[in-house]
Amino acid sequence: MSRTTRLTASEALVETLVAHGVNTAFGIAGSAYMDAMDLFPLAGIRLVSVTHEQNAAHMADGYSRVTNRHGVCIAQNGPGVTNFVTAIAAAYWAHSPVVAITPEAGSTTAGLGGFQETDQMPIFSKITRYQVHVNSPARIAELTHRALTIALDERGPVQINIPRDYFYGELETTIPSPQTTERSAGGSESLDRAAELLASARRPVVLAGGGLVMGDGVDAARRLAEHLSCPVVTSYLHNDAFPASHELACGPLGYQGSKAAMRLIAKADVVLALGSRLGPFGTLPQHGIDYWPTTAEVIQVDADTRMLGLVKPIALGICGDAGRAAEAIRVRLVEASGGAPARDEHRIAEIASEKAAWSAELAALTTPSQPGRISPRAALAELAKAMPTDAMVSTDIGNVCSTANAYLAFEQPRSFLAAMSWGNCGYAFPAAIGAKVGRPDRPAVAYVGEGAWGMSLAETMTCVREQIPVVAVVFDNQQWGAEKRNQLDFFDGRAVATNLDNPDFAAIGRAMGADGILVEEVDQIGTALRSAVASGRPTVLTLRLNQELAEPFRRDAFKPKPTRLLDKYRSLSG
Ligand SMILES: Cc1ncc(C[n+]2csc(CCOP(=O)(O)OP(=O)(O)O)c2C)c(N)n1
Ligand SMILES: [Mg+2]
Repeated sequence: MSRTTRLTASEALVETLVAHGVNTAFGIAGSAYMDAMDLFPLAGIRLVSVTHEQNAAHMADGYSRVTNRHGVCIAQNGPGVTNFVTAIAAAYWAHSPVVAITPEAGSTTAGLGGFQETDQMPIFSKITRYQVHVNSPARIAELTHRALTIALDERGPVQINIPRDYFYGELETTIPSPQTTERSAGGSESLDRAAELLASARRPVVLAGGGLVMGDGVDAARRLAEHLSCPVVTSYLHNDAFPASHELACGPLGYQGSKAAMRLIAKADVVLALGSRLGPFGTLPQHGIDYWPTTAEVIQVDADTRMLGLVKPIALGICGDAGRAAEAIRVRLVEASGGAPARDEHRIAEIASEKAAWSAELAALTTPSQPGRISPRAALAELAKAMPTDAMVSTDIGNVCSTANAYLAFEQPRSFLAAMSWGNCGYAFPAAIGAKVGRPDRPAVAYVGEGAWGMSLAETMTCVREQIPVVAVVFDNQQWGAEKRNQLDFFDGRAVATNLDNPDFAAIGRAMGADGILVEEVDQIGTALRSAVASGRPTVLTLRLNQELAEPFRRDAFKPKPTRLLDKYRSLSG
């Protein structure tokens, strides 16, 4: 519809969403936008009705990550909208094009302190790429289009704030067609320089980041790495940015990452970072290895200029699409060398031997399980073995979930969804639900610690009501383990508020209408996961674990002993 038409404001909003290909939204019904909601079924928009708006926004995030399209969430003004906040922050740091439609208290009573009234713009100001307050119903199509365009172009959440009364009224408007801007590889001089640096490098390493996944650039990165015969490491929590079974794949950096990746990047003379902001947490020393190669020349490619050289010093920054840049550099290398060079068998053998050493070391870290109490690493290894290759896996924040970084390997992009830098407990289950709605043809599995499960388990009802067969693997270790680990290491083991006495979560799942399976023995994990995935039913798969805990998440953040100055606390100074 590109000509001017007479329609209502609600119709203009909904038609603009439809014009941009939106067919799914996540939220809870609200009077504030009921006039628009009423149109959804005939507009072809499925409103997935959830139990908490935070989870609606996480679902929109998961949906957007696996489909590479907008993930839309909508809520009642005031408390429904403020419930979005945590998840919008998570989407911001994950660069997910989430569209938060936030109806606001009516314009004619704004400022009077009425029902469910607050200024909703400042709340999201630091966690969105773009916000717009619809200041007249006549502009609803234009401003919605603008927000939808920016969400994809700048890869991040946007907010469309609409006073409740602006859903009403008749207007003459044009529904804008979606506008897409082709990304480029970057400046040609910079690409020439990158090719020169790589051509003269003796030990180049490619660092594959989330930008490759978002821009469909993984194949281009593979071709370039094959040309260079160089190791490829993936950035923290982007294990799906390079096919794990490839001979050049070394695994992920970051917490519980691959020592093979760390040892190889530590020796690099040139690092080509493709689509990574080289975030501070993801590049911290791990396993006692301070692996970041401070003397290497770093070439960083990112679609956002502001990321270039922000965290790590770089020799060359390229503002461009990571995959296209990889391809443009490869073409230059081929031209310069007159064809593809021979495989560097020596480097390929070195990669194979580092990987073999790390997998042997990883296997040796697994401790034996006790009857009825499974060792966490054994559980993670069994799950990874039984995971279907096309699965989409989301992981929460917690000691066991974060240790999964060492075990989860993927063959295709858009398979791994983690809470990323926002690091919020309660992310994984709703994200997997959104992913399953976006890609019903692929299995969706969420890894969740039982503490975090308490924050998200009510969405089991959403899975049942809306027939979304996600498998939630709940690691029940009777503790807020990641925080308990800090207490063990830095607070003499004083377990303040970290022990959990849990109900039977599988039984709770069954009470909500899902399947519920409790697994207490390690050799039953594989069968349980496979049959849960095959059942096509929402399933809560609880694994009863022992209390063993991996390395603390933030060893960098604590002093060895706490300082206490008042007499009454002196006994706590260790
Ligand atoms: C929303 C939120 N609240 C609190 C935290 C702090 N936190 C980080 S990990 C963690 C413990 C998670 O426990 P659980 O989910 O049981 O997993 P486990 O560590 O036991 O494997 C907590 C409370 C957080 N990251 N996010
Ligand atoms: Mg726990």
